Amino acid sequence: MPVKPLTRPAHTWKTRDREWNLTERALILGVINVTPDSFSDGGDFLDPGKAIAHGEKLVQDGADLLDIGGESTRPGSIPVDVEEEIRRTLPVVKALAARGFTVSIDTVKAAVAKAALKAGACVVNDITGGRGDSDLPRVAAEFGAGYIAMHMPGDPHGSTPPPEYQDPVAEICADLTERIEVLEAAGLPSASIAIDPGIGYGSFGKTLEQILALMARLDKIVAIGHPVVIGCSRKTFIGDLSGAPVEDRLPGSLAAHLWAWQRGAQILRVHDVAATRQALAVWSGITGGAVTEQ
Ligand code: HH2
Repeated sequence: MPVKPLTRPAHTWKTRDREWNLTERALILGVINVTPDSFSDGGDFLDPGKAIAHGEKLVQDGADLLDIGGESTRPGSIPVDVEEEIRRTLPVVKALAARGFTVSIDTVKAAVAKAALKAGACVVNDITGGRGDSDLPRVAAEFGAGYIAMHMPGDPHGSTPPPEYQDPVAEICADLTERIEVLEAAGLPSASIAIDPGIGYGSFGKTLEQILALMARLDKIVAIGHPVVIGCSRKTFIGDLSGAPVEDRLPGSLAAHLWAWQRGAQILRVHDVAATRQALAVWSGITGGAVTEQ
């Protein structure tokens, strides 16, 4: 397949008091799951002290933002109520924001987002893209927060069957475009909205073939004109392609994230920050950060 070098799409992203320049280097969103049941690191950072120390390490390793979540989206995971989710995430958000780090709260609940934003979080990462809790975009707008709108057709715990797409890439692009309109109508400035096609099975509602189609045509998602977030880290499709168990999926995760960066995604949500930063430094050194299109 011949590739044509392109200029990386000029973008900035506003998250509260910061405006990120996305044209020079990828932003890394380091994952901290303060949960007992996340698919790859469940239980590792349930203790707030461990989660805070992990956040400090991720920033040292090169994370630009820290994505803190208190509820797993793994199929079959147990739904968590607002009080418990706040109890898990708030001390971690507070401590890491107080250190001057840019904190994102990974939640589908407005009340959890509000508590985190009051404690200094700057971004709301909403895997329902505003479809779950209709107050969530409004709360984010009130604080001037950045917003990550992910595409997810079902519910966060994976109990609805995936939709039957005729043309998954076109339909997911259309859905993300509609999500942006809904978020803007709720008061979010266009400059604060990033989009994410939602790479995953289960609650993210995609098959392996659909994930591969989305990854191959990421340029279509980039063409929507908002910063694109990609989260492939340790995901099951990497195991399906390579046979690697969840604890051995770093090489596959790096391959997927480098590809995404090359195709114009600017924000990478990863567990393994140091390795991703190193891979990006070498890749960008060689390619000059060029984007390629089909
Ligand atoms: N993936 C997960 C959770 N949140 N948010 C965005 N924007 N994009 C993603 O791809 C994404 C996300 C799932 O990964 P993880 O947090 O490691 O697992 P769990 O949901 O089991 O806690």
